[in-house]
Amino acid sequence: MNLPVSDVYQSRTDGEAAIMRRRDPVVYGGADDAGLPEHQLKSYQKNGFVFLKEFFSPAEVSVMLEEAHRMAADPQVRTREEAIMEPGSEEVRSVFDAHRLNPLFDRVSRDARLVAMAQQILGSSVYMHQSRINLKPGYVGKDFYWHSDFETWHIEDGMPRMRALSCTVLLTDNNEFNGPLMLVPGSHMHYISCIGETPEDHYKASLKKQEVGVPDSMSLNFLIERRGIRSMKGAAGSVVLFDCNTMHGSNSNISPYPRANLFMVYNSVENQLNPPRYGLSPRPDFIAAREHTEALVPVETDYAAWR
Ligand code: 6CS
Ligand code: FE
Repeated sequence: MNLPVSDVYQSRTDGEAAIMRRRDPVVYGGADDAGLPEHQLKSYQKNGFVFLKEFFSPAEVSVMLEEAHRMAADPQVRTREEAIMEPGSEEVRSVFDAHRLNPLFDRVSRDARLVAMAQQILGSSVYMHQSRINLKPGYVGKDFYWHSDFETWHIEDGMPRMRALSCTVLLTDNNEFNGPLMLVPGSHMHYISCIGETPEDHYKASLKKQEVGVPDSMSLNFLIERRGIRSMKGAAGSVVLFDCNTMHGSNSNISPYPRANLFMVYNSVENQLNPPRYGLSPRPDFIAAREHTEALVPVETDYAAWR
């Protein structure tokens, strides 16, 4: 493995795990910019996430959920590489590139209020690094083990610095039974360098079940002992913004209630991808955008009237 000359966020390079301090700002803009009010911006800075209760109305989010289900049932979508099945099942786990496959999700990704918040936090114009709908169907939706998205995006996609965020739209109620997103408050301030070596074409396995680039239990204890775990339970239509390095995961869904969430990853236009580290081949564009990285143009959409 050809090691890079220097990498502040080195990972998967030897048999040891390590915990490093974050070397990047969390919030690059300010409260006087359009976007979140000061108290929510401070909460994001402190916790590494902010929960926006019922951001979309029931009428708006039901249109989005209906569209998500239509995509997951569409044979034209299910046979594409963007559709990831649950391990050992024909149930759809995720549909990637939703904002490019579907005009409604293109509009949601460019929602003027969401773009304003992303631009405020990231301190620049933004583009979509990745989008996906995680369907987590009732009874068969499997877990997403603890991980930092940035660790993957830095090592496998060559994302230079921590200047990206995930915007999650709860398309169904997320309750204590159906595997809600769990976040570790404050974890965004430490970077866990993981044990293990990245296999070629790792995404073909990791998007079904991630086993490389996941933190060891001692490092997880270090993060969770400090400030515990927060479950992002809430009504459909709620939105969670979380930093690219906030430790997160979700349990399997053995309840009858589906837990569908839309994830949209905003990256700063100043943080575009370099070649991946350690001689890895670049992942496909539907997972890590390298071609469509022009600044997003915000729009306003009457989602409830969408047909
Ligand atoms: O590899 C990725 O980019 C994907 N994997 C996980 C576990 N979260 C981020 C993203 O969906
Ligand atoms: Fe993730």
